[in-house]
Amino acid sequence: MTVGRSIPHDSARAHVTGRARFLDDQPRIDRELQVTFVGAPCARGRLVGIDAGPALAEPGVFAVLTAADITGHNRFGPVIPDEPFLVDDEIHYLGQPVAVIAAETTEAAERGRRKVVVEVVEETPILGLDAALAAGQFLGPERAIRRGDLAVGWAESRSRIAGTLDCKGQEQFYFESQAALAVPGENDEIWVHSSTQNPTEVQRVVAEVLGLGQHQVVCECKRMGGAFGGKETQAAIPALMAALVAQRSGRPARVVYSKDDDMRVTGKRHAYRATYRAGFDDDGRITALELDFRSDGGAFLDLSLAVLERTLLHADNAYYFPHVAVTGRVCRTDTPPNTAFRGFGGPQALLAIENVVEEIAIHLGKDPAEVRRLNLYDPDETSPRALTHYGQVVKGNLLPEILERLSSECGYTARRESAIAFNRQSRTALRGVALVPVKFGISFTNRTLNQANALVNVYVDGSVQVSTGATEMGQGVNTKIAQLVADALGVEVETVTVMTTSTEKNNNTSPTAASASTDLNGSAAIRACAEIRGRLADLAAARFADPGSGLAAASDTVRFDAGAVWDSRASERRMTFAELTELAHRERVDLGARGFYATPGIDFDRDTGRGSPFFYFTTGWAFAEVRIDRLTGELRVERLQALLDIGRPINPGIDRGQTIGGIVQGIGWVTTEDLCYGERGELLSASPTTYKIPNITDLPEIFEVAFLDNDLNRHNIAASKAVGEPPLMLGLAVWVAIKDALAGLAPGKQSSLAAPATPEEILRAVTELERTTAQVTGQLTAQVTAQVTAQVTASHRTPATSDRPT
Ligand code: MTE
Ligand code: LUZ
Ligand code: MOS
Repeated sequence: MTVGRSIPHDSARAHVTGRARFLDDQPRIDRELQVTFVGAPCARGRLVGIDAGPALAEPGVFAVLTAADITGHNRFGPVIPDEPFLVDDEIHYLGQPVAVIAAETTEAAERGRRKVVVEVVEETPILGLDAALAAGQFLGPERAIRRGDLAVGWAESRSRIAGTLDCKGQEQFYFESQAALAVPGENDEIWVHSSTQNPTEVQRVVAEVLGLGQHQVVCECKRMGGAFGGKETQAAIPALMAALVAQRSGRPARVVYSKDDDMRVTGKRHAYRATYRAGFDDDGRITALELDFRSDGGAFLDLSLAVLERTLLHADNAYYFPHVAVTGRVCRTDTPPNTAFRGFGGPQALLAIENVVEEIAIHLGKDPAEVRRLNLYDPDETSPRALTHYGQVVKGNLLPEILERLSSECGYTARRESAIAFNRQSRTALRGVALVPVKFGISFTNRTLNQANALVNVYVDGSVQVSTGATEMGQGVNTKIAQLVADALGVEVETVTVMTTSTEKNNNTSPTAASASTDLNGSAAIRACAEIRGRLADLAAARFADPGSGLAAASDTVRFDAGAVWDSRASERRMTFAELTELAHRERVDLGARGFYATPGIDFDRDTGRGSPFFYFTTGWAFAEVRIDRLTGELRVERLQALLDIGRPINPGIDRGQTIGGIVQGIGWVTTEDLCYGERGELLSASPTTYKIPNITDLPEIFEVAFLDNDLNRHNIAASKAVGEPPLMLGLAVWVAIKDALAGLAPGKQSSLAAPATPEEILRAVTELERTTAQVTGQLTAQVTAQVTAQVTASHRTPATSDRPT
């Protein structure tokens, strides 16, 4: 058995030696053109004219193509086709592609790009949620999920809190920028190599925009250097650029975005504003909740409605609300369309509800972990308190158990008490702790997408190639599928290769997203294997049958394991898997199969907001302990411990990597990753020098990740659970711990901490709290200043030992 073993990622060696081929590493093809684009010079306005003359005069510039060169439809989109590929009239974001430059070299393309003259009539752009709300600019309808009777919920409450929470977006920051290579073929066919999570969508969009049938376009993806949702829909534009040039020129064409271009013109995680009102009893049990979300969708719809829908479905996180109204709306602004990013609307929902629960605890002066425990869904599946606000029963709920284990393992009570004691006497620093749950629904909320097909080819030497719609972006789906296939056929994993993803082998595939690719594609692959194995078992049974010893042919007693085949009733007579496949070929037995899988039992009606959208939930808790500097706002994450239920991992090592990476990416979102825009809609933080993703020195000082042994999740493949996105939201524990630290400054007082909690934001919140807190007198401020001056003089770096709790 290889499932359950931490074998190395199939690209690990190639990644670290630099041998892994990404799109731009593919050798240049004869006559290949290099492609770049000219972006709109304003965030909103009208395109009046394009003068390509000066660009075409540049040596090496081959062509400048505009919307007028498009032979199909100049509109596309994953849900509704509202987005132009090239601007043909209205401009809706700065850098929106206006023209495509094709040249003999990248340098020539870049020179040509600077020479194209774009004439526009500028208009005032709508930037940010305030402007969109003031102008009444929305994309799509309002969405809502309601349960119970809020009037009853308010009547049952003893206290209430209300407020607003803003969180900013987040850049996916994959290392490999958006890229595509298009190669023209016979009969108008086009072969597109794309760094995409969604080859089928690239195939479809290229066909539609170029005016071809899908049968004339193949899209393939060997691997991505990271994607994180950013290539679920937005690989389309670069693929279109390359494909348009290939179609018009008859030559291969390649585009590779620079990092800065990529950050400026592609969509990100949605910024959100959450407005809330909650009523609760004296213990902190929530009786009524109103939660409204406004997201910044950018200029076009993209996946914004699906993202919003997932937000509404995660507004409960892990908590039961008897009377609840969750509503949401996507706002339209003049920035690139925002899109999928690990968590897909879940992180914004969890941040909002965890903020509410934290504020309830602050209001009541109670232990926030206790308030969280009280509000958890009931693990008793027959209890009304096990039913989500949309009507799905939370099954196999281990959240109370995980909480109990983690809080004892991290020494929660003692750490909390010590933080409280510390905050009472410290003048320069504050400490905070938090225990935060995550419950993440697994399945695409769009039911149709929960399907997959797989092609398994067994060769006469007994080796295996498997192809599915899953794309490899570093998350290890190829390795997991190889492990599943190896066990399904009873062969060594070294004899299984997962092939380049291509629409030629797998049609109408879903994006590699929603954390469900192994579930979906692995299940389809296993079904194909079962079919082949069935045929082989029949053949082997006939071979093993021995009338002399009375052994009748019986396929169900044939065993396959580790490359050997035998009849369990006479295990001394064996043949190798390769001998059997050789025989099968000679006997004209089919050694290939397609498998198909559709997730059973899911349905959700987005109009009524009722149903069971998810196959199951991946859950966990994280404990965070932080220390903030009251005078600089600087943050130290002293400890992070997480405990997750991911079922029985197919590859525990890979899942550990996913968990750690996800948590760190989540911490980045709520602490240092700060998207800043100028008045013209220009992204000011458009490179790693100004946009701070976490690096190795930002890791929590103590960082422990553990998995719960859970055998309860039998219905999913190999009893595993999806792991790709859920851990990101465990990173929110750091933000909640900062909020807890602020509460230590002024017990009982609410802080208005936004996300990300950068040092500036923390300092702002500290200052605001100090201003509104009567306890802080001029005398105390003077005292603090004196103490800090002394400390800074003594040593800039050494933490103040006098601040340690005694
Ligand atoms: N891990 C790596 N290394 N690189 C990535 O781009 N994307 C994440 C997650 N883990 C990503 C990653 C996202 S957004 C998703 S949805 C899942 O991987 C997708 O893959 P899976 O379905 O195989 O988990
Ligand atoms: N993509 C999508 C997703 O189209 N639907 C989803 O529900 C989803 N969830 C997470 C990530 N991507
Ligand atoms: Mo992940 S946001 O589902 O690509």
